Amino acid sequence: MPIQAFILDLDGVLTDTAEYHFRAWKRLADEEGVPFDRRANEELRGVSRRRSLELLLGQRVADYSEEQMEEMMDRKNGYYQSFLESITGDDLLPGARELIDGLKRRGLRIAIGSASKNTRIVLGKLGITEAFDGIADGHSVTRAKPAPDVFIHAAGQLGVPAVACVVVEDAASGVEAALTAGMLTVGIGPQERVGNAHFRYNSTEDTDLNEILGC
Ligand code: B16
Ligand code: MG
Repeated sequence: MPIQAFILDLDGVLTDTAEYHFRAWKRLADEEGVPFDRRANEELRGVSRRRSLELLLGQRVADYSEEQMEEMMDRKNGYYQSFLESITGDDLLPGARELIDGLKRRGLRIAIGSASKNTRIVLGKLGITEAFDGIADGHSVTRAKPAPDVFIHAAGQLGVPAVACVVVEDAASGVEAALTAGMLTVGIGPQERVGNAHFRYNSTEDTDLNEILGC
């Protein structure tokens, strides 16, 4: 079946909010007296907010009540959202606008498939909300990546079967989710992170639509 749609991850594919996530988690970790550094932050790429907190706390997760977990997620999100206030169209990653334009020129439908509950805020700040025919995010599904749900949800919004969708992802959890969804999968980043994808490029800018589409 010919490819009809692309589902694009947000953080790490269209914009790089990982630094803001890091600073927000770091502030929370410092306040809680939990060690946390940039290497540990890499483990949180594409991972839901709750799972990120669990990974950050490690064994200490057992020391906290559900209420305290909720409060910490809210606190981190408050720090993160204050960073988001400064985002503009200049924060699109190199090649992101060209990727969107290239897909539209080819008459392909496009959706967002992101784990983030801040997706609509980020898209609005970047000024690209209108470019998408569907938006599936952290509010759309219960099971986060690596479950395939967010991509299946996006395909449903577009009315396109999974086998006619391509997913572009920067996280190992997202690549796994896309493969489980039965979609052609493009990894953005190093081999050790996204090497299981059908195609891999070092950056969004390097993405070759002709190669992916077999033109
Ligand atoms: P939020 P993506 C993911 O977005 C981020 O990569 C990950 O670091 C973050 O924890 C997750 O969203 C949840 O974000 O706290 O805003 O709901 O890469 O799936 O676009
Ligand atoms: Mg991502």
